[in-house]
Amino acid sequence: MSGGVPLAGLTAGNHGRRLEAGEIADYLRSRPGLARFAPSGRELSVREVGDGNLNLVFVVRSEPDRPGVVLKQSLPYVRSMGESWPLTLERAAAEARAFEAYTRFAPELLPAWYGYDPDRHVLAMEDLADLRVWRAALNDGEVHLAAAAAIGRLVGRIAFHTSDFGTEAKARKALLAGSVNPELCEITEDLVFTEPLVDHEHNHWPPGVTGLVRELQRDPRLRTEFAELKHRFMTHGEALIHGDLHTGSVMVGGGRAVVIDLEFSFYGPVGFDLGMFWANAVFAAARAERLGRDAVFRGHVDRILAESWAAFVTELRGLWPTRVDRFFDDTFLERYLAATWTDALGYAAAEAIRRTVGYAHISDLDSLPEPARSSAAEAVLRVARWLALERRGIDSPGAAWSVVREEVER
Ligand code: SR1
Ligand code: MG
Repeated sequence: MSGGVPLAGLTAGNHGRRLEAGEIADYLRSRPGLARFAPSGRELSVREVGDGNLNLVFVVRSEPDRPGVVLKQSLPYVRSMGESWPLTLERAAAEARAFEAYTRFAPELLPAWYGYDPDRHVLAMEDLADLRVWRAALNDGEVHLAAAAAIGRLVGRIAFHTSDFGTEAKARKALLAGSVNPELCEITEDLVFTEPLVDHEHNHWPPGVTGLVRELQRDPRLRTEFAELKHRFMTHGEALIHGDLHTGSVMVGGGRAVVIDLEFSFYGPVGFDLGMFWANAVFAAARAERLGRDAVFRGHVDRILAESWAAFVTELRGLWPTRVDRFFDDTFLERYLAATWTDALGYAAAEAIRRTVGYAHISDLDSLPEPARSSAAEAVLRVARWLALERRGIDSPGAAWSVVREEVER
């Protein structure tokens, strides 16, 4: 259904016009493949549930307790800031492109995809009625055993199939050309790499870490590491990465783990996705410690980095014999894995610092009462500094996580 089917009554004048609850039944009936979600004579329940920084998200059901459809619409600005921060509507097109690619290679790890309406910038997808956002589940101390490995598998599969390993070189370049996403990349370049290390009006942090934040911002070694990570993010177009793979972009439940929110997707370094994800395991560990969660839950969080890395490596090694260019030899694969590991540790550091200091914080830490919030933030920042500065000498998930444990227990 993607590709711009013209809609009666939805003209260019509708660009950027938000969907209203009262028009959703007619909207669904006008869209190919979506009319079944708006049976005639049935009143629809429409709930706007978007809690991220950017978009509107509607859960639409014709029966309250049965899954219906989710509609996600981009607005011409950043939702959490309002119209003072304009943002391209085309982010929905970037998400649609990524959805189509990811669904091709890993359909079981995404919501079912029902298509894209480029006129209203609306994506339609499965209503994941029995699943919840992984960050919320982790905040509540829930264990979802298979989720970490699922994320590693997804990143590995996409890293293979959308790169020069799985796609013939000219086709891969065409994919890259069609996936540029400059406005969303700029958000990451600014919010993740630059702003947290300089004085910026977006920055804010818990009161107990002001001294440590100033130390980080004045540390020239950290600045250079972040410059390198940012430059690699801007130039290293390896694969169609997710681009915003934190635990708020994963939904879990009923034995499933699926990835959502692909609007930041572009051709970038694979380690960025792994590292961002791992930083979120650090937040969960710091929170769990402050809340005195039981050993089962803490053990679950402690294994997220190792399990996802192992699944990533296993997936790539499994697909490696099918690579399209045999010039890439087995020794090169080992080098690629080692470089991705080192990158990922650096990106984990960047995500950890920006979620503590920069514009977009996370509920894992922000919902803790003081002084727990400040002490959790301090642990996260200390881990981040160590990861950024020492990553080239950290040789295993066990070595990385032992320092996380030390810092969160301090
Ligand atoms: C202005 S957008 C802020 C953050 O929200 C998104 O989920 C990304 O993580 C982005 O950095
Ligand atoms: Mg998001």
